[in-house]
Amino acid sequence: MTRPTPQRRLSMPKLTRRLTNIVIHDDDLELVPASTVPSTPTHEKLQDEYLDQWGKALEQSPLANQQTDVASLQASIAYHMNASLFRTQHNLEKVAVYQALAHSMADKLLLDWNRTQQRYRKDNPKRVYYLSMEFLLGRALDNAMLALHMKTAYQEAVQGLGFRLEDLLEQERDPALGNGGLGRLAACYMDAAAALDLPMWGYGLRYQYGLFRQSVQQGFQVEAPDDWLMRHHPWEFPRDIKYDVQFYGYVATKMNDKGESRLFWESDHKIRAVAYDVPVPGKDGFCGNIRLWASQPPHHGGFDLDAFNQGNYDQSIASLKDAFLLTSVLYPNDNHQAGKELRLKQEYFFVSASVQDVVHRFKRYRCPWSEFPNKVAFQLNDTHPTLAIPELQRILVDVEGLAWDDAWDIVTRTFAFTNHTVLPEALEKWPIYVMEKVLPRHMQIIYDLNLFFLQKVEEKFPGDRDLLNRVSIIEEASPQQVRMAFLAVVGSHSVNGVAALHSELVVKELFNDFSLYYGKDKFINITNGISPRRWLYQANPGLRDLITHTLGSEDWVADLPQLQKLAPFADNLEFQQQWMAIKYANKVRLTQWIRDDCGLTVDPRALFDIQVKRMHEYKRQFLNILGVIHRYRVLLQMSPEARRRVPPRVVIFGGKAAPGYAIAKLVIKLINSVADVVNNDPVIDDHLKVVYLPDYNVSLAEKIVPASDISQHISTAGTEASGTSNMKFVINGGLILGTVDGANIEIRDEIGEDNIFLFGTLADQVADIRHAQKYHGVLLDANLQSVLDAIQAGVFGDASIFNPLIDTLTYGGDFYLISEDFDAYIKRQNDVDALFLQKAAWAAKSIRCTAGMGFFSSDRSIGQYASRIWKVDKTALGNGSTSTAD
Ligand code: NBG
Repeated sequence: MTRPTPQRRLSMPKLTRRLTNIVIHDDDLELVPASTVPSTPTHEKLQDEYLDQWGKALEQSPLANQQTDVASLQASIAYHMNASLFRTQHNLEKVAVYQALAHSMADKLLLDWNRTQQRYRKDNPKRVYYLSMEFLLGRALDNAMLALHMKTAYQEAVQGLGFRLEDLLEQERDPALGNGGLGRLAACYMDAAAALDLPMWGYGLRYQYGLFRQSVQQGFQVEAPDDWLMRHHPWEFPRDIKYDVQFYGYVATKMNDKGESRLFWESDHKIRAVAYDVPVPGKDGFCGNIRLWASQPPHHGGFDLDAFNQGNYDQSIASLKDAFLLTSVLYPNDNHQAGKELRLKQEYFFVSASVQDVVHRFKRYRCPWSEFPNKVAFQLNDTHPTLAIPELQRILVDVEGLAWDDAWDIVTRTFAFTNHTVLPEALEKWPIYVMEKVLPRHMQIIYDLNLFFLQKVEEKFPGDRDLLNRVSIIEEASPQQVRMAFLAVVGSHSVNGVAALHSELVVKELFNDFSLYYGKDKFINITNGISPRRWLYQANPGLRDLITHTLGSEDWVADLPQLQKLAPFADNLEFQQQWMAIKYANKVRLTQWIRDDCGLTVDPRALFDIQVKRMHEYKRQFLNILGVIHRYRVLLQMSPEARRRVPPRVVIFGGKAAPGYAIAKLVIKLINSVADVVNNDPVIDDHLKVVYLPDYNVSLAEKIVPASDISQHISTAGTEASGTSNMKFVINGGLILGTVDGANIEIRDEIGEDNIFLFGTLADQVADIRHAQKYHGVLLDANLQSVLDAIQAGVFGDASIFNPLIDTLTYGGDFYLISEDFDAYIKRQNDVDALFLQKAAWAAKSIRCTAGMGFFSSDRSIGQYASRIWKVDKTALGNGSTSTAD
C-alpha cells in the first residue's frame, strides 16, 4: 500500500487571522477576529440604543398587526395583488391570485420566522445544521395555511373574491430540489424540527432547475428542464448574506508575523454564494429555516476588466457564465454523476458557504473554539456534504490558527453522518486527480487525516496490512479515489443507518472494519419517519377529520402513537363503512386526476394497486409489470364467469428514471406498452387497467397516497435502505405488498404480521442465491418464462426494444432476483385478491394499519437524533438551554 506523505502536521501556531473568504455578512455584527474585538464595540452600543425603538416600530407595523378575519385577509390579498405583483383586479389569472395569496400567507410566516430566529440569537442554544444537497419540499401554501390554522379563513376569503381555494393551490409549482426519498426525508425532518421547536437549520442549494420534468411520448420517458423559478416564487427570501468560495489554485507555504511557516490556499477563481431563506412553518408561532445557496460571480471578479474597458463585452462576461452555471441544475442520481467536476464543485460550494456561515454565527458570541461542539452539530445527509469535514479542519487550522489535533477534536465532535444506501454505485468516490485540481488544499488535508487515521489503526491492529488497505480513505485503484463514505465515518462521532435492517448491514457489510476499530457504539440506527402533518393531516382531510372526531382532539398529530386508539374500532362495522367511504372518495379524486392527466377512465371500485417511486432496478418495477403481464394472460384464459370472480384492478405506476439509466427507462416503456395493449383489450375490459402517471412529484404523491388499496415496496431484500413511501401509504390505511426489506420489516412489527403482505427472499439468503446463479445459471420460473415469451413474441409491440431488459434476467444473472421471487410474488398477489373480496376483513386491516403507525412519525426520528446524536435536549428548548453531554 502506498503511504501518503504527510503534508504538515501538528501545532499550527495562531496567526493573524485571515478572513478573506467572508465578504459580506448578515445583519448586525461586523465579523472581526475574536482577539481583536474590543469588549464593547461602538457599533453594538449604538445598536442597543435604538434596539427598543426598532422593536416598538415593528410592533406598530402592519406586519405585526395582521388580522385573521376574512375581510382583513381579503385586504391583504388585494394589497399584494397591487403592491407585490403590480396588477389590478382587471388583470387577474388564477396564478396571480395564488401568488397574492401566497404573499399574504408568507407575511405571517415572516413574522414568526423573525421572532423565532431572534429568540435563538438571544438564547444562543446549541444548534443543529442539517446539510443536504437535496430538499424535496413540495408545495408550501397549503402546508403553511394548515400549520397556522388559517385554511378555513383563507378559503372563505378567496371564495368571496371569486376563486376556489383548491384551484389556486394547484397553481403552485413544486420546488423539486431533490431526487426522491433522501430529499423528501430532509424536508420531513425540517418540518418535524419546526414542529418541535428544535433549533435546526437546513442548508442546501438553490438549483435554478429542479429534477427534470417527465412526460411520456410513444411510451418513452422524455425529459424537459424544470424551470420552477420561471414565475416569481413567494416562499423564499433573498438575503444580503454572501460568501466567496474558491476553487483550483495552489497551496503556498508562507511565514507569519512570528516567523512560523503556514499553508495558504490561494486562488483567483472565486464564486460567490448568496443566501435564500425558506421558512418552515412550525407550531405555535415557531418557524424554522432552510438556507439555500445560489451561485453568482464575485464582485467584479467575474468580469474580464481589461476586455470590459475596451468595450469588448462578449469576452468580458464569458466567465460570468461559469458562476451562474454552478447551481443551475440538480444532478439526477444515477451512475453518471461520479467523476463530474461540476458536481464536485457544487458539493464544495455548498459546504464551504454553509460552514463559513456557521463559523461566522459561532464567532458572534466570542466563545472559545473548544465550545464549538457544544454549540454546533452538523448532520451529513449522506456523503454529498462530506467535504464539510476537511473544510472545517482547513478553516480551523489554516485560517483560525488552531493546532491540528485540537482542530480535529473539534471537527469529530461536531459531525455526524447518516448513510442512506448500501448500493456500491451510490457510494461516492472522487478521483484524486480531480480533487487535487479543484481543491488542492483539501486533498492535502485528506491525505494527512488518512495517514493519522491509518497510524492509529495500525497501533490497534499491528501488522494487518490488508486491513489498512481496506479502511484507507484513499482507494488504491486506478485512478486512485477518495472514498467519501470512509471520510465521513472517520470525521464523524456517530454514523447511522435509516432502518433496523439497513443499520445492521451498514455495520456488517459496509463499515465492518470501522466498527471493529471504533467499537459498535459509534454505529446506531435511527429509523426514518414521515411528517404526519403533510402525509395525513394535509393529504387526507377526510381521514384526518374522522380520526380527530374519533379520538376527540387533534392531539394525535403531535403524539402519533395515539393512533393506536383507533384499533378498538377495527371491527366496528359502522366505523369500517365511514373509513372505507373516505378511501373511496380519495380513489374518486385520483380517478379524476387519471382521467385529466392520462385520458383514461378507471373505475374507483376496482382495487387500486400502486407503485410510485424512482425507477431503479433494485426497486423492481420490472417484477411488478411482469406480474401484470402474467395476470393479463391468466385473465384472458379464464371464462367470463371466472374472470368476474377476480376483483378488477387498476395498477398504477409513477416515477422518474435518471436520464442516463437506459434499463430503468426501458421499464417505463414496457409499462406503457403493456398499458396500451391491456387497456384496449375488449375481453379484459375493466378487469385490469394499467396507468403510468407522468411527472411523479410530491404534490402528485399527496393525491396518490391516500387512494391506495395496496401499494408495492418490493425491492430485492437488503437493497432498500428504508423506504418512506411505505410509511405514507400505511398511515393512510393502505395495505402493502412488500419484501422483507428496509422499513417494511419494522412496519410489520408495528402493525402486525396479519396486516401486511410480505413475500420473497430474505436479505441473508441473497448472497448465496447469487453465488449459485453464477455457477449454475438462472433457472427461470415457468410462469415468468411464458411472460417473457409473450414479450418476445411481440404481444406488446416491437420485441427487439426490450431485449436489453430481458437480458438482465437471462444473461445478466438476474442480479435483483426477479425470477427467484416471481412465484412468491404472484401467490401473494392472489392473497391480495382474495382478501379484497372480503370487504369487512379488508377494512379491519386498513384501520389496523393506520392505528399501528405511531412509531413512524418524523417527530420520533428527530427526537432520537436530538437526544442520541446531537445531544440537544428538546424539552429544555425555548428557554435556550441545551445539554452539553457530548
Ligand atoms: C434513499 C434510500 C431509501 C431511503 C431514503 C431516505 C438514497 C441514497 N437513499 O430507501 O434508497 O428511504 O434514502 O433515507 O437516495
